[in-house]
Amino acid sequence: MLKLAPRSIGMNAMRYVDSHTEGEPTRVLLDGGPDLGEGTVAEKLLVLRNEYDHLRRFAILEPRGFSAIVGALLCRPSDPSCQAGVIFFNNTGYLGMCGHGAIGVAATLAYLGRIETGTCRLETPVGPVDVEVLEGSSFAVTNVPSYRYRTGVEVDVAGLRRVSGDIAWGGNWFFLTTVPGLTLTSEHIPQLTAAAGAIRHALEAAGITGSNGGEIDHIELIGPAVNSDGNARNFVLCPGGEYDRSPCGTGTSAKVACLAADEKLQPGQIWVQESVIGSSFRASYRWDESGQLIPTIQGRAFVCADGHLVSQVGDPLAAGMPSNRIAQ
Ligand code: PYC
Repeated sequence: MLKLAPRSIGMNAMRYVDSHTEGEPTRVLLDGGPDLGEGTVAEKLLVLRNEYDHLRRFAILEPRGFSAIVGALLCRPSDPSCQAGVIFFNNTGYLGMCGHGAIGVAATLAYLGRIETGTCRLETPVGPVDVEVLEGSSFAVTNVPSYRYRTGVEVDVAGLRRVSGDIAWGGNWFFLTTVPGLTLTSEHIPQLTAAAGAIRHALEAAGITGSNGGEIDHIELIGPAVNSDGNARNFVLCPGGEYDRSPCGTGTSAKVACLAADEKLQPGQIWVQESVIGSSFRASYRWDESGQLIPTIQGRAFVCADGHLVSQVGDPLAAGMPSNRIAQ
């Protein structure tokens, strides 16, 4: 007989809220997470990665998630100026920062009534970021200091010949380039994914990294805007082989740092960055007192699910299906 009464959600129940920021999904894990100790959020990330990586796979991979979701585990901050700590992860590993994800966290906290107006400061593994709650489901992230590390970096890429681009930090490492002949629209996503994946392979093979050997795990293809109010469009390939449906907050920060380095964008000037699906972020920057470039990224986010992830005894996929690293 069909039982209509709700069943117990089980021992491993974990409350989550899903949102999308300009199309890119964020899954915020609210409670039920492990104790990650008393360290900084960067240290807590190492504990999560080394001892509890099954939690990332449980929350992100199929059958409970899908490869494009970015997870955000809330944790205690060590920086007393922050209201919360957050560790971002995806289908393959962990992120330093995530711009669309920080907006998703703020949208989730607003949905839960934990923040209203004003600014919420989050401790991320790469530094504190501020998220301001604006009108109309909009949020503005003031990101970690961003900069262009190298310009005119050339690499031979299978199928594309020689590609030249910039390496920039926006909370993650990016290689930004324009590839002639590629059109940055949704119907070309398979070709864009293949081209960006080939560039990532070529950078790895050539031993080209960010500063201190940082892995360049995001490839940002840049092209002309399509929308009438846009300045440029991008296609961003994320570390696990998925593309960013939003214009990528850390990628837009990296782009702004390159524009500033080329004196093509002034402090306070707005840059409208489109994503490959046509959504957009409004970006700008200021110089701080120590001469570092601080980007601000504004976009909209909407909550789309609120529930519990559970794992029943004997489920062979409690730790998710192996990830499909398209670009690897
Ligand atoms: O918005 O920074 C971002 C981001 C990184 C990976 C996916 N989104």
